[in-house]
Amino acid sequence: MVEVTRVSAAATPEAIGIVHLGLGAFHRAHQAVYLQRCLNDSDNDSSNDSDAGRWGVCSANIRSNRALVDQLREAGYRYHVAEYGDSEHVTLREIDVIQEALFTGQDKSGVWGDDLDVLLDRMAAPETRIVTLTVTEKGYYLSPAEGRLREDDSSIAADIANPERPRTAPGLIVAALRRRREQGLPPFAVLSCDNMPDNGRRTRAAVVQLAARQDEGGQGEGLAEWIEANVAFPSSMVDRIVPAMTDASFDQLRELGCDDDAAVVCEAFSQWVVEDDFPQGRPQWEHVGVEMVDDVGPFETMKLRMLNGSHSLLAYVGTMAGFATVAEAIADPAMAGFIHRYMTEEAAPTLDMPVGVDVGGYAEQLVARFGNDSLKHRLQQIAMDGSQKLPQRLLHGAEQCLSEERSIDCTALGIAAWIRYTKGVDANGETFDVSDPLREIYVQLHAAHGDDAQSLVMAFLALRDIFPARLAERDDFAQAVMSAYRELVDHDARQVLAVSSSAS
Ligand code: CS2
Repeated sequence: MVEVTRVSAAATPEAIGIVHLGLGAFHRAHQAVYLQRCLNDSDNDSSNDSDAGRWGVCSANIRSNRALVDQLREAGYRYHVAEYGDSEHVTLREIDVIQEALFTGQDKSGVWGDDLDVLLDRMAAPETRIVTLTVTEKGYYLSPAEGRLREDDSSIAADIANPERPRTAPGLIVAALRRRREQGLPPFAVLSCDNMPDNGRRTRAAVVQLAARQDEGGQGEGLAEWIEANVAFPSSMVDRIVPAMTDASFDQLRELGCDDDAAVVCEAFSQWVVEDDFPQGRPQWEHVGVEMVDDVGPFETMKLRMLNGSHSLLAYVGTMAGFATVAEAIADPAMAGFIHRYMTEEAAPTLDMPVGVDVGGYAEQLVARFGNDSLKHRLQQIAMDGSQKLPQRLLHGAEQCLSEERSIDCTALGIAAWIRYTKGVDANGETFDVSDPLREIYVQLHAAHGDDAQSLVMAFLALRDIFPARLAERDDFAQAVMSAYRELVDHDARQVLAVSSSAS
């Protein structure tokens, strides 16, 4: 029997102060929950936060998923978040902090949403003081290894050619900042909530590079310099496991009596660490557990290498070993041993831990979170966009390990499994779609090199968007990936795991 704690939305905002780009499950279950808790608190207790009601959210989908925008509108913007501690305890929260939902992307039939003007007006409105983003790593259009704007991408090229009708997140931010500057309004702060190292600095890099390219075309009149000098881009570390919703998760919610098309299922754990740089003000996040700090760096690196690094290993090695979800994979003793070994021998020694956080305790907590079987977190979901994720999750740590003469066996097996994965054939010989901006390149590499392990692995390591030369050209790195790859070709992935989980 599940014990359900219900928390209703005690208050509704009076004004919109935040525009969010990327109305996905994560935004609804993370930032929106913190904002709702701020609002509920300001209603309930003596927090004296008279400003709380001015932090309502306008949330936009700028690429896909018109259906969700329609569902939220129909539901009067109220939805539920089910937070599972374990299969016996769930908190069901009602959220009412989103006050407007917009669609400017393309729906399944290729039709563009027509809310672009409303969105730009909202971003340029005097009341808008913060723009937040969850657009995933690829939504910044930066080359993952070097942080250079991908001007060859067709969406960025379109935003360079047509700055007034932007389609990308950097394009929308530049266009809205241009309007604010013209109207003499102060800029909003831009808060990235995506899993990238230095996500604030990277967001600034994408926005400033795009503005500079538009300036070259005579559109921006020094806008790039103005943005660099005037706009705050605080970094943040976000953490909550929020799998994509499936039919099974909607069924799970109906069993709790919650019939809500816009609902989200997630874990009970949640963390948000934010650099405190909001010139136009911010919600009193610290009252609801957000850690406001000067430097997010140590938190980000810890989370990216320990949690997300392990996730990517689970995704690639796990898929090759025939597992479907995180909970199923981590329940396997060989996989659990492998992840433990990665965390303790390859990730933890590279970290400058945040003050007061014990790395052993953090690792144990992660394994328990991965084991939460109320979440059907599909490995295939995590495996998506590997080209965008590998550098910060696995490669930066590998580089550090090698320079300190430590082994990278687990990381190398993860990279080798990723190369296998990009072929789109699982452990049972079934084919699947590989979803990644570099997908076409993977197809070409597999077609050109076939089963020749040596040339295939070297061709992958030569992808400079992912592997910087200083790492790829190290013999010890290439050798480690190559020998792991050969193991995967010669043996069943579960046998390889069994050996890797205990070897040292
Ligand atoms: C996952 C993350 O899909 C993925 O790549 O590793 O979304 C992960 O669940 C979150 O970062 C947890 O905070």
